[in-house]
Amino acid sequence: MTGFSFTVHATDGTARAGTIRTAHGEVATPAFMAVGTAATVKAMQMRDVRETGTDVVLGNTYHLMLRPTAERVAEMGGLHKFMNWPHTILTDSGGFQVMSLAKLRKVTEEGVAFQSHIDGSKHMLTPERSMEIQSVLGSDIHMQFDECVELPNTREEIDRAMRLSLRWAERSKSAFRGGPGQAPFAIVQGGDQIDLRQASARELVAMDFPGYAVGGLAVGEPQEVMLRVLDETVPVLPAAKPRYLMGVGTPDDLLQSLSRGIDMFDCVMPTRAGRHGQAYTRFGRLNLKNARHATDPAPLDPESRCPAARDYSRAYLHHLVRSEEILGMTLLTWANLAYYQDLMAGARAAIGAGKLGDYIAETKAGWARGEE
Ligand code: PRF
Repeated sequence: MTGFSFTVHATDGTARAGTIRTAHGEVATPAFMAVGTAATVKAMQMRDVRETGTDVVLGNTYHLMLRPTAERVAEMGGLHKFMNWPHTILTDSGGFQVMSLAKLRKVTEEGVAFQSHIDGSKHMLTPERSMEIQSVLGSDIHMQFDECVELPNTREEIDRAMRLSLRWAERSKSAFRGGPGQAPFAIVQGGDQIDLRQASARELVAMDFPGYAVGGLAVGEPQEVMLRVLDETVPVLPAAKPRYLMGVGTPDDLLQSLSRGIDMFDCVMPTRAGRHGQAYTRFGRLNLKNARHATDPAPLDPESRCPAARDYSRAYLHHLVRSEEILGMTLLTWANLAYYQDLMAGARAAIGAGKLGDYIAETKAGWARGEE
């Protein structure tokens, strides 16, 4: 087994194309990670997830500790084996999900005490317990335990959560129990306050993590605020380490952020939208529930290499969505993941060719033109 590494192959302005190596293989960056919260990319078989061009699946400490529990997953051979995904897995620490999902939370210096959203049972997550769970699950990348606050928020509250997250970063790094090819990532916080963002990034860089995430964005602020935070924060992060923008975003968010030097993304958008009748395509976003698709014989994209986007008519997808058939969710999730992965593959190739600007302009023209 080889160690964890990141190599940059090409740059175009501040954008980079590279490769992350983990205990479970290679990740081409910029990378979109499919969200597999509860040890499943909802509605998908892992063989098909892989075929879309996905190199990494994201699992969640919060969900898996509650059900089926990390110990059960370990007993069944670890998360890779349990979910039949032999490639790279990144696990989020629970810091974000506990704030958005759990009931009756209490944040202290020690960690977060909370009640499960499933059955009300009482639990405690600390940096040490989160890192232990991620190691028991056996994921390749373990996120530090952090506190993410919503925006807008007061500077005092943003500052408090950022400084707590810094102390939790130290504890997370000390508690990291991975082996070769596994790595802990830090998470920059600081809301929309540029000086707090830069202070957070500087302190975390001094702790020398193998990778750095930018958290606390896409939590209610306009896109221009998010991009300004990236403009001012990414340059503080080391060029030789991967940079991960958590929970982002729309196809346009991805292009704008990778232009600013982000290497990794995850978002529920393609998978969740697919379960709600929405399709992301080269021609923009379509709502398959819409009556205008009822008699359209055209597929989502005749040139796609994804069977879901190429081999089924919009009329059929419309019918499946309207009838709430399970297959509708599967096909749209599949087509959306394939679109997101094609977008990333296109960006990687464009960075390699020094033509990222043209690629973004052409992609956006396609969305604006639509298919008519
Ligand atoms: N922290 C963690 N996970 C996250 C976030 C964060 O700030 C976000 C914010 N968009 C998504 N997922 N641990």
